[in-house]
Parts: sequence; structure tokens; C-alpha cells
Amino acid sequence: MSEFEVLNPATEEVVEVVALASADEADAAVDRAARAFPAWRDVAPGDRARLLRAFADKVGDHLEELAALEVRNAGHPVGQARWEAGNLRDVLHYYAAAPERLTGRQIPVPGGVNVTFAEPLGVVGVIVPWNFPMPIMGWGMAPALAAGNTVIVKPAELTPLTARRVGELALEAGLPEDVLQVLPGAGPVAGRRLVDHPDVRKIVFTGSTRVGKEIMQACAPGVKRLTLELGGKSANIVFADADLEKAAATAPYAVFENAGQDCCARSRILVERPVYDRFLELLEPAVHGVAVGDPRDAGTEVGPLISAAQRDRVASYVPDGAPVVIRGSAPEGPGFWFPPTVLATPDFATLPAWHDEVFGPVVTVVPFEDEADAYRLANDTPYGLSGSIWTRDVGRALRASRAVEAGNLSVNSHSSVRYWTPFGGFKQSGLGRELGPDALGAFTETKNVFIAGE
Ligand code: TXE
Repeated sequence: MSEFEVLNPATEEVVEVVALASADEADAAVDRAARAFPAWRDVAPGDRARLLRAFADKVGDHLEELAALEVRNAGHPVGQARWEAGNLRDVLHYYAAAPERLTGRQIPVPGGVNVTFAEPLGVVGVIVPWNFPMPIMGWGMAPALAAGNTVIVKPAELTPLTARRVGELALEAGLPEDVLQVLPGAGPVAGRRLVDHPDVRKIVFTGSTRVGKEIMQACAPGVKRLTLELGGKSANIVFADADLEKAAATAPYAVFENAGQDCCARSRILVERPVYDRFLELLEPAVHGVAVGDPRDAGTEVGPLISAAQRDRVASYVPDGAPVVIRGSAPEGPGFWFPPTVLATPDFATLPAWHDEVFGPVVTVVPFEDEADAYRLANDTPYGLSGSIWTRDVGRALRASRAVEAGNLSVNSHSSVRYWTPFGGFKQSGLGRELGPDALGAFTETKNVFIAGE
């Protein structure tokens, strides 16, 4: 059996050594989930709703414990970790309202009755990354369970601890055994086995675009259902007529929050030429104002990166001689720290940080000439997850909202993810949508039945 040393990214201390499931153990988990499925599918909708509400309440009762665990496992600032546990609780409550409302339709046809049923799929595998372990686990598992599927969650190697605890809380809340299983394991072993197993009917994957493409190919032979949430390279577009103070004051949080390890990070700031210099002037104190430090402190806004490998990867985007125009602070000593970093150069198109998802606290600021230029730059990426538009002109806000090829936009704000609205990407940022009312459709098959009347 292989094992994984889970480290505290703020101290580099070993938190726990976690056993990783083998492919055989993944098979056994799928067998158990498949056996648990018929009974869970047939639980009366009101009872399924009650169980999910009890599960949500359990998470709420253990919010502080879960948040503290994430602070240690992922290095997330405690305020953010509380939000993450709260988001898991809320998404469970939201989909707990679904079972009694998950209805089919009756469509008039001659000669009989035509009805549709929303049938659950069976076993669903949810493969979770390390950047937001609790929310992303919830976004996949909550609608899947509400629709009557059984679920296996495979957390990331680096962050299995909250997922494992949430699995225990599900049992304490009364969810039947094997309806939800948490399977810590290596991606290419346990994760891949879930993808390949014929009894897993759907995969929900959040992670790198590279692995997402691999999984998509692996799902093809069995035409396995698939939801993908992949990388991003989102633009924060600031027009000259915008509230520049607010746009500059908020821009650091839109990219440096979670140390930039956010698929929605606005890692390219596009500023209309006449206000470009002024914007950089305003951005400087805002970047220096970001509180980077001990994630246990309530005042900390940004913690360390998840691992030494991630820190080194991020550092490779800021080599000696890189056009750094603003550099924030980061603690010295142990921990996988990297300071908030702003790049700007007329040769921005030659910077790997302009093109790639850095997944760290690095942003490139670039001037644009007019609307067409802004949209061309914003869309000059294979990704299309999110973005922000800053302007006081309503017409321009609407034009920009239509022109930017991304699934989640915000105007005069950076907030675009809510558990009751759809979330997902255009282009190589993903496939399908999570959250909101439509996500339930991703966990059911529509069955059409005609009953002859004579
Ligand atoms: O992701 P992986 P990594 C991006 C981000 C980051 C990069 C690498 O740019 O720097 O990806 O992160 C499981 N079959 N994002 O390497 O490998 C793995 O165990 C089945 C964007 O950590 O994609 C983990 O549970 N599963 C992002 C999950 O997939 C496999 C979030 C994600 O790991 C597997 C994370 C396989 N062959 C990274 N290989 C976002 N969209 O927010 C790995 N896994």
C-alpha cells in the first residue's frame, strides 16, 4: 500500500501520513457504491431531502473544526477556510431542496400518454483538486446525491483531510453506508480507475486541462458522462470611464486570493491606455496592502502556496530579469511562500505568464486602445472561465459581457461564483455547468415513455 505525507504548507511540517487506495480498493469502492445505488435511488424524495439537510447541518455544526483542518492541510487563511466549509454546508442545503422538485413532464401526444422521468445515473465519481477541497467536493457530490446517485469522492493527494472528515459526518448524519464514499488515492491510480470502471456512470473532474483532456479520451470508449472544470486565464478589463479607485483597490484580491490558486483568478489586467499609468499608481499600494502571512491569523488574506513544487512552478514564471513592476511581501523561513507579483512590459506577449495559467500570485498588466482591442486581448487564450468588466457605461458593459468568451463574468465586481447560479467554462476551461438549478440535469438521464391509450 502506498502512502502520502500530507504537509502543512505554512510550516512544511508533516500533518499526517495518509494511505492511498490501490486500483483494487477503488474497484471495491465502486462495487459497494453500485450495490448501495438501488436502495438510495428508491428512498422517498422527502426522506432523501431530510438526510441531505441533516448532512448539511452536521457540516455546519463542525464548521470550525473543518476550517481549522483546512488551515493546516491547505494553508488557507482561516477566514477563507470558514467560508469554504460554509459553502459546502450551503450547497448541501441548496440541493437538499431538490429531491421533491425533481420532476418529469407530460407532453401531449395522440393515442396515449407521454411522460418523461429524470432517472439517476448510478455511481458518480467526483475527482477533486487541492485548491478548494471542500467547495469543489460539494459542487459535485451534492446535486449527484440529491438526484439519487451514489458517489465516490477522490480528493487530491495533497488535501484529503477535510474530505475524509466530511465522509464521516455524512454517516453521522444518517446517510446510508456506501451512498457517499471518500477514497484518498493517487490520480493516475485510484482516480484513473474510477474513470475506467464500467460501473461508474459519470465523472465530475476539476483540475488541470491536461488531465481533463486525458479523462475525456478515457471516457470516450464507454461514452461515459462527464463534467469538466479546468483551467482559466481570466481577464480583468478596466475601461477609462470606470471607478478607477475601486477597480485598482479590488484587483489584487481578484488574482491573489487563495495565493492565486483559483481557476477564476483574474490573472490578466487589461487597462484602457489613457488611464493605464494612473491605474498602476493606484494598484501599487493595494498590492502592498495585501496581508500575506500565518493562515491562522484572522487578519491574514493570503497564505502560502500548496506545495514546494507549486511554488517552484510559480517562481519559474518570474525569472531574474522579469519585468516586475510591483512586488508584495511574503514571510521568510519555512513554508511555500511567494510574494504577490505584478508584471508589465510592452513585450507582454513574450511572457509565459501572459499565456499560461500560473496558478500563483502573479498578474500581468497590459494597456489596450479601444473596445475591439480589449476583447481581442481578453479572448486571446484557449481558456474561457471568468472575467471582470469595469465601466460606468451600461451599453459598453452589455457589449463587453457578450463579447468576452467566458462562462462567468462580473461587471464592476469580481464576484461571479454563487452556489445557486451556473458555473463553468467556455473553450478549454471545461464542459458542462455546475451549481445552480441546471446542475441536477447533469446527474440524471431523461427517459421518455409512451403509454398507448387504446
Ligand atoms: O492538477 P491535476 P495538479 C491546474 C493549475 C495547476 C495545475 C496542476 O494550473 O497548477 O493544474 O495541478 C487527479 N486520472 N489546476 O497537478 O493533476 C488528482 O489526483 C484521474 C486547475 O494538482 O489535474 C487530483 O485529485 N485523476 C484547477 C485531480 O485530478 C487524476 C485545480 C487534479 O489534479 C489523474 C487544480 C488521472 N490520470 C489544478 N491525474 C482548477 N480548475 O481550479 C490526476 N488526477
